[in-house]
Amino acid sequence: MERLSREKVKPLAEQYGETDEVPQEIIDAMKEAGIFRILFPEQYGGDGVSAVKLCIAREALSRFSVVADVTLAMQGLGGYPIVVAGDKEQKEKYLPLLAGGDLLSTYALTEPGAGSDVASMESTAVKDGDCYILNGTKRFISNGFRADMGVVFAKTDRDRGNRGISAFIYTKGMEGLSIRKRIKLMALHDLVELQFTDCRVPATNMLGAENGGFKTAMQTLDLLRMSVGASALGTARAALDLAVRFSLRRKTFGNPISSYQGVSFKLADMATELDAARLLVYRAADLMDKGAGRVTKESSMAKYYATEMAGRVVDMAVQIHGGIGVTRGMDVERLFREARAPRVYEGTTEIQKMVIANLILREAKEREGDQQS
Ligand code: COS
Repeated sequence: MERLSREKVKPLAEQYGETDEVPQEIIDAMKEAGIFRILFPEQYGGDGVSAVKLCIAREALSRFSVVADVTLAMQGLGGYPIVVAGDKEQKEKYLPLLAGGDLLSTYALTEPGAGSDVASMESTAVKDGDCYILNGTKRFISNGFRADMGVVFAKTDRDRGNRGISAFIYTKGMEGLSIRKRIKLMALHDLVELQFTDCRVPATNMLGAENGGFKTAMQTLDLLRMSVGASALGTARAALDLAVRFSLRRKTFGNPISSYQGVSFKLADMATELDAARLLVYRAADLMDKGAGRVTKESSMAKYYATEMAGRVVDMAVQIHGGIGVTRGMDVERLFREARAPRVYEGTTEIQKMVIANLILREAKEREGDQQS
């Protein structure tokens, strides 16, 4: 993975620079390395779903290329709902192509008025014969321009909150689906708004049971949130490497700045925080691979801590670089911008804390209940 990232992806990332395109050459390098297979079961052309392998891959890719990292993540976000909720036909139709990287996917959950509060989504899917008619707007859809297909969530029962949401597979080019605009983030990647207007989606594209989409969405985030943490590890590691190298070379008052504790203690903090986050990420991934049941809490902890850690570590790296660190075109400046969005997407830090706290309190109540009975 390290070799793929360094030898294949890094030169391509440098060649294309910051972009909101998804260059086919990067996809081809990933396909050739068989990287998408780590997200899919063996019977459908994958190597078996592995959270640990996904985290290792994202940690390696994010050091050099947001495009490659986001593309792997979106293949998981769009593919894993089919793995957990798809029927045999859906799996046979889509998973081998996703595993081979011959189809690229995305995940359309967020809306202009529904980010953290998923249950307040306004998109609707109304049954009409052998189709559902989808209407609604999905915002902040990563790789949404490039993706050939995706999983979209919409209300099939408006009165039942998160119990009235269903998941559907959509494909690019469906009548009534338009890709409305590209959204420019502070660190670029392919990010769009999708508009569904009387879009007829075959009923056979529904994933899982009607009104069962919320659980599918959350199960998918259980796998992918820890991997956002892994991606943050890569970003932080890149920043630490740059800071160490710079501190050994840069001299002030006749000495390398690494000889001053004001700098070297920062390096110690960065390395320690990075390893602490790494342990949280790989604990969650290992538990998931061992089939230890729901890993919602561990995944949220990994995402929350690792992304916040990356924010702190990259900030320290910029500080060590001084004036050159805040200069456009410097790698450390780019990492500073790249580290920000992961603290927001796939559930903000505050949402992760809410999830963790709710689960701790629920476990405590259950223990109390057990003692009383
Ligand atoms: N796996 C399986 N089931 C899950 C689950 C998971 N990880 N998380 C929740 N559920 C189930 C619960 O067990 C509950 O089931 P019952 O109704 O049968 O009891 C149901 O789903 C509702 O769960 P909960 O009550 O926890 O949902 P809330 O509406 O209170 O809270 C939050 C949901 C806020 C945590 C959720 O909406 C969320 O994660 N929001 C952020 C969304 C996000 O990450 N957006 C970014 C999109 S991707 S870029």
